Amino acid sequence: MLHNSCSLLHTCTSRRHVRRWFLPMDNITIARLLDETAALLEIDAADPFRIRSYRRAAEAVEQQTTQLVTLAEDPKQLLAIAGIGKGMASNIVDIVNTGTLPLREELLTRYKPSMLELLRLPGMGPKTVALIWSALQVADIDALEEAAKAGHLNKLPRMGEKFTTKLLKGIEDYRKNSSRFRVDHAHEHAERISALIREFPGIDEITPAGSLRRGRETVGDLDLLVTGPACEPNVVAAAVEHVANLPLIDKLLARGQNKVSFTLRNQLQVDVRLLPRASYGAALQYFTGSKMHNVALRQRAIKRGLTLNEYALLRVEDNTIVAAETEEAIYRALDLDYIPPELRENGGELEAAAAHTLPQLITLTDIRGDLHMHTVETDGSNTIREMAEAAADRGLKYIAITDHSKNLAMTNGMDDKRALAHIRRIREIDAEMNGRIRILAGVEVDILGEGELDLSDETLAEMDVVVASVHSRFDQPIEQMTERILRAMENPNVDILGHPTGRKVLKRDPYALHIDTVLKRAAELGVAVEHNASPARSDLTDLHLRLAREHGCRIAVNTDAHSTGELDQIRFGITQLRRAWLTAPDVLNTLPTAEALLAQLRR
Ligand code: DGT
Ligand code: CA
Ligand code: CA
Ligand code: ZN
Repeated sequence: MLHNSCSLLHTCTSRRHVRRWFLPMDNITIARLLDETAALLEIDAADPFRIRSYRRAAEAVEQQTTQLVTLAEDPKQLLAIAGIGKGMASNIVDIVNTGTLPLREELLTRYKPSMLELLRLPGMGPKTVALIWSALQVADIDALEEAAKAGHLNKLPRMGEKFTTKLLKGIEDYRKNSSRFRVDHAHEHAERISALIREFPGIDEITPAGSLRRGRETVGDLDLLVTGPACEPNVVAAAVEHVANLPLIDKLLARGQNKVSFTLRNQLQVDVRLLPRASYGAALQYFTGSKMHNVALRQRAIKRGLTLNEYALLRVEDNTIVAAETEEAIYRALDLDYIPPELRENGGELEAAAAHTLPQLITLTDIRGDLHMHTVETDGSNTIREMAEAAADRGLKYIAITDHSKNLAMTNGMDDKRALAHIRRIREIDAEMNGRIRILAGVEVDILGEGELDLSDETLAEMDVVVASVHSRFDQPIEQMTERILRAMENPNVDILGHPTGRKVLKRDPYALHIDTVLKRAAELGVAVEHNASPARSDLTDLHLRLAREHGCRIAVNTDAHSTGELDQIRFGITQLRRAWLTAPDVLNTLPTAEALLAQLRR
């Protein structure tokens, strides 16, 4: 790396000047080099703590608002940054001075950075990646796909035909998914970017539009709309300049009069638009979409002699503005009730808004309880009391503690004896809470391969709430999986079917299942179906949820929290319920008290 710059270095011996020859050493580049080192360490099967320290440092560097190049003159200032210790500070000084760090250079003599991507494929751990590299010189996804198709992998140990088939499917999925981002991650980025934009004086409001505002579970890119005095046409150039120079920008893609597009280090694209207050509502309406909703809305405008664009709703005959400053005014002028963003998919919302029959959508404040969460007894990070306190702090009136059963060995799942002891502990803590919140004794019992439950009926009968879930053998044929779940629900102790499809957003497809059959039977039996609010699961799609309601299923929205912080993920679940047109009465855990809930549960 140094050799390219040698001719320049020869003309200048001062360390301070050397630095200049590596000009673009901005924070993003430093972060990328640290992250890349972490990836190479991972392939090298290094100590996980060491890997993590590089990852954490990369994140810390990326979050800095001052350029580290200036701090590196005095390494003590680097130590003041959380997540950066002595060793890491000296790494950063190395990067600033030489454009790389010795460890990375050493690892690069053995591995390639593109191998990092291979780790994201199913069955590809660090050892396999290293082996494929040494045996076949394969270091990236395209080459791997080629090698798999040519049957070259089959010759390597433990990589038979089954492995190859699974891998090729994994590559296909990865290509399909890697261009989209999970909603919670998109939210984090939106907040981080908004905070930086807000540092510019004269910014009043920043609203994420597009699929994020509509609450889709994944987003393709981020659309941020900005308004305030600094966005008025005569002064907007300075604000655009500020946005185009945000420290977290990886690549600047486009920069117009009032628009900046860029990508972040993780390849997420961000479109920022700075708009005068007078047309903010029209822009918000336009860029929230969806495209299909907007098409239908424009047709409605045309029928009324109006025209709708991203600047205003105008009268065609004389071009006068009818509405532009707020979305509400635009919908009103089209004789429509205000349509919440989650419904804007052209799925009947215009007709309902015209007929004043839009549902009163469920909101976060309607939720009174959470019926699925874990503690340190199995794979959670907090105690029963900590979960209860945190839930009470969030205004909940009741929760169910539902730790795992023994079949899920990697979570230290409970056998009957432990499950019964756990009930007693839950009841003790419940008594100590003095009515601040009611803690129900529950369990998340595994549905075994043929639909048997993992704990005895006697144990289950002692519980207030039984959630039954599939955690294994996801590859069963569709008939078998359907039978398995139907059989589990026949057990009269089952109150709730937990995460009914087993999917993980952008990671794992749902298992093969006749979901319609399952929902119908659940409704007949009085088993509630869970919408898992965790944005990683978001188990039932908006279509499933609509179907569930049509069949008369009771629906529970639960966080499946494994720590107190995850209780906040309920909001992502609510968004999906809203997208499915659900109202508070459709949802079990909006019932006001534990008693009301227990009366409504199946048993
Ligand atoms: P995404 O980013 O793939 O998750 O989905 P969206 O809905 O955020 O789509 P995006 O980012 O391409 O555009 C944001 C919104 O802007 C979109 O929902 C509607 C509006 N929009 C963008 N381009 C067009 C267009 O060519 N025609 C119409 N009618 N609307 C558009
Ligand atoms: Ca978008
Ligand atoms: Ca966009
Ligand atoms: Zn589970």
